[in-house]
Amino acid sequence: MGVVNITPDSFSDGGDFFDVGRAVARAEQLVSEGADILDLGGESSRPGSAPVTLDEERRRVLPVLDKIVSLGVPVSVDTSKPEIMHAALASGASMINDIFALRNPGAIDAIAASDAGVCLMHMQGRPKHMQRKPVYGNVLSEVLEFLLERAQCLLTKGIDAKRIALDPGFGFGKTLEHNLELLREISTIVALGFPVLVGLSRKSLLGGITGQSDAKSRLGSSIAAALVAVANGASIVRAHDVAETRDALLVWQAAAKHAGQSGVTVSDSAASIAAVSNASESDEAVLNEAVPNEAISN
Ligand code: HH2
Repeated sequence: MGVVNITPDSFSDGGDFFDVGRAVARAEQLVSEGADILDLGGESSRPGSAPVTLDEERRRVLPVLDKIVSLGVPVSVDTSKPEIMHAALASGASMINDIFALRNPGAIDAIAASDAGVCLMHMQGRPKHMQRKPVYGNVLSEVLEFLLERAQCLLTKGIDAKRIALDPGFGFGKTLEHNLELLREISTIVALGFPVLVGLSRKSLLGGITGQSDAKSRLGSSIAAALVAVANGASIVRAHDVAETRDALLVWQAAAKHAGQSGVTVSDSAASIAAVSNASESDEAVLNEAVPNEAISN
């Protein structure tokens, strides 16, 4: 999943693609580098950021979306605003990526009225203050419980399990230790029965390990984190550096196949987000087979 930020202030590439022409060129570049999905965002969620107005987000996102829906890959729109969700879906977006996990009033209804995929992400607090002092009793249990509860809300509203992906929300109200615990335990999140999306690319948690304070100097650590995540069962990798991430995943995949493992394939990731999951079980079976109770009490 290649990231297209139409923002002046994103932590990773703020201002680089802050007009229609540059954002569209960026999207074309990411597709040519092998992105299976594009994720278009008009509001930064970096720690300390303030929300943008509805009008401003609309003005940033929709003109670019109009131009990139025909590039041949599914387009996801990264938003928490139900009005933007409705408009994006009407303009041909295939998926909504909501860092607020459809908790805003009207957000679930916007998805229910469509056949789009959705990514539900965990976040403690809101971007403005989320990194001030994140506290958990047990980060894995709390993230699992939250994601399962959100998924169940969607199922109750008639949204098919196949349309739902889950994301533990790396860097969203988490210390380095919390992030590392979640990275190690991705397979436990996968066991809930939904595809898992990870957004580790260029994040400060990587700088916390390597000492790289410039987000754009975190390519090596982003790739390493993506490999760990996929090796632990993640299906969708949200990345700024698509060509390099894809190459690394292809090598990992080839080696995993050579060793006789049935690893997740890069193209499976694409298919799984276009239709978000290729699970064949019914919604109920997906939930019954999940292991939240043991996992939550760990
Ligand atoms: N991270 C960012 C934005 N959206 N969505 C999901 N599902 N998961 C993530 O980890 C995630 C996300 C932050 O990255 P970026 O878009 O590069 O920065 P900014 O929010 O500053 O625009």
